[in-house]
Amino acid sequence: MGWPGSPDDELFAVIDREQTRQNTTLQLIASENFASPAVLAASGSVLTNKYAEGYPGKRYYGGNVHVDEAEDLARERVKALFGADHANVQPHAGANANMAAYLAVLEPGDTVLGMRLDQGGHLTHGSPVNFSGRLYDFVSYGVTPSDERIDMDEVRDQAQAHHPKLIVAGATAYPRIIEPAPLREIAEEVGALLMFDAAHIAGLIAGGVHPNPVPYCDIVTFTTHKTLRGPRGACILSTAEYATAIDKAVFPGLQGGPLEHHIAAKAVAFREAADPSFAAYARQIVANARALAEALSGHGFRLVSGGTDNHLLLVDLRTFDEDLTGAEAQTVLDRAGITLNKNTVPDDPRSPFVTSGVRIGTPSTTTQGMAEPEMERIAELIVRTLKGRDDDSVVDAVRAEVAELCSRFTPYGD
Ligand code: DSN
Repeated sequence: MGWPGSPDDELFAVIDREQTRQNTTLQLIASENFASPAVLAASGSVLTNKYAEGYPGKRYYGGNVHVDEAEDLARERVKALFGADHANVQPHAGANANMAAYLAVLEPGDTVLGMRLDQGGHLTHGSPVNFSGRLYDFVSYGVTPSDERIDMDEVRDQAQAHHPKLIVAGATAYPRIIEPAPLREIAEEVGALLMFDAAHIAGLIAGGVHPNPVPYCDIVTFTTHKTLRGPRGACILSTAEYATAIDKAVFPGLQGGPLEHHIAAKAVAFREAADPSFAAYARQIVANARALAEALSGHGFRLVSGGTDNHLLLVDLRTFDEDLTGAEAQTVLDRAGITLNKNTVPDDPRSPFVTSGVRIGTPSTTTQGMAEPEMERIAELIVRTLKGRDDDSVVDAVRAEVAELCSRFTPYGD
């Protein structure tokens, strides 16, 4: 029996509409990007048909000769890209990668030190509503009130006070470089393992614009679809010492059949990230974020930490308009074709559903070929929308200008 003959017009029309949305509006969510046609082709390939529990050369089902080749390519390429001893390319998502890393080296109830979610960390870094906060005894650090950079004194004090088994570095809403060397020092002082969640900045590390945490860490996790510009998914790197524990934690500990089509697409992305052009891309992401930060600052917005060293800016809206919330800004900007997300700023008096800030990222627009002049234009479009938020004609006019701008930088064309 074959497949149904009639095309699924209903579903493919939805995909067409999403492609139009991506082609005609600005994607400024810091954790998103446009994967290459080669990445899309691999992740939409026949590898989706194959079950392959286990690892190359040691699978539970037959027929894995080519899947093994693809997964081996992914593992070898990512090890070379980051200089790691060991790689597991099977985690379906960043949260799964972090869960597997914890499962590999922790017992329930163990103490872990991580960055607080409301200071820029991630749900899986110990939030009480997440498995991490429920299974492990997380203690936390944040940013200093004065310069809004990671408070290394607090990291050390907390490490000395609580003797965590693991220190987790990394963030989802932090605009500065995270230096791995001082964190390693602190981990050694208290006998803790060090894990770096590099989800947001993996592409900046691969492109050589941020320090590589691999030589300093026992474990590094990251997603493959953010600055790294690969398919949706994740990866765990580790020293040889933790290789077996990590592999066992991913399978059979947490996951069943690996998504070999996505693993193949990860292999494609790792090759693309090793290309010399990727370093220029990573540099331009940061140059664009700085240009956007400067332009927004010129329009009266306060930037958390005063600026950015990476792909994102955290914008405090209160200096621009005390009454404007992040939630309201996100909604009206979405109507104007500018997609970003509301975000708390450090010590935000408003709730995470309301917030006083927005997070803006440049990986997607940089992939589209936009540069500093377009960043100034985007800042101006944001300002016009927010100032005219009660006037539909202003919002509609901006939406038309956004579409015109995007038409000169479409990621995929038709
Ligand atoms: N959802 C991701 C982000 O936007 O940062 C983190 O998991």
